[in-house]
Amino acid sequence: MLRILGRATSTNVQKILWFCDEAGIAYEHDNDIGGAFGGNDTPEYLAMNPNGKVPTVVDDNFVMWESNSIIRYLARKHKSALYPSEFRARNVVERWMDWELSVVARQQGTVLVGLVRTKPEDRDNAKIAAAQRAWVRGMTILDGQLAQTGYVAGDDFTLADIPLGPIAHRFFSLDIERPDLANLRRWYDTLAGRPAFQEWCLIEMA
Ligand SMILES: N[C@@H](CCC(=O)N[C@@H](CS)C(=O)NCC(=O)O)C(=O)O
Repeated sequence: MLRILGRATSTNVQKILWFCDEAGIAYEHDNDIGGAFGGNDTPEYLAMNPNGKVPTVVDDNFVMWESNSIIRYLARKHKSALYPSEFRARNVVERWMDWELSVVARQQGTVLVGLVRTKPEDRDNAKIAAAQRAWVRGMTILDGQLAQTGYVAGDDFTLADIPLGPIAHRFFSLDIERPDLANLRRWYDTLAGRPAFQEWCLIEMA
């Protein structure tokens, strides 16, 4: 049985749980690892994932980390239609997945930690504001893409939507100034109709 280790409040863990439910993949979930639970700095955990981050996923004895790489593995293993096999269509999916990790993931993390996990008197407001500006720039690029296509990588829901959905939830839920990104909003509202997205991603931020 696939084993998913990591707290479900992490967007990177949410991707795995959401995708597994979309694809009908059975799993066990150890929610009490990472964040306030701790447990991700023990020698046993670090032997699996030297980064000390969540998620870590174990498929039989095969240990994986890096959330987007994990969902690509699972999609290939289970021959998911959400991961197109035609090589150009696959490239479009993969570039948005890489873009999520390289352009918006860190920025949204800085804003979330600053506004949700840090007391007002301890906040580095300049750092939060800079991350917020960069995050808005990123989400504006995504809005431009969604002006042309129904979903992130085209007219169908694909693996490219999975990493970005939880980030959109934070974007629309945090108390931040943001431009009116109508295409992004329309796409996010569409995702909100999916039961597995509701269950794993439309949760209170912590
Ligand atoms: N690029 C990694 C990032 C993993 C990561 O930074 N995870 C965060 C949670 S989103 C983490 O483990 N933070 C420390 C903790 O939860 O204790 C991935 O996509 O899996």
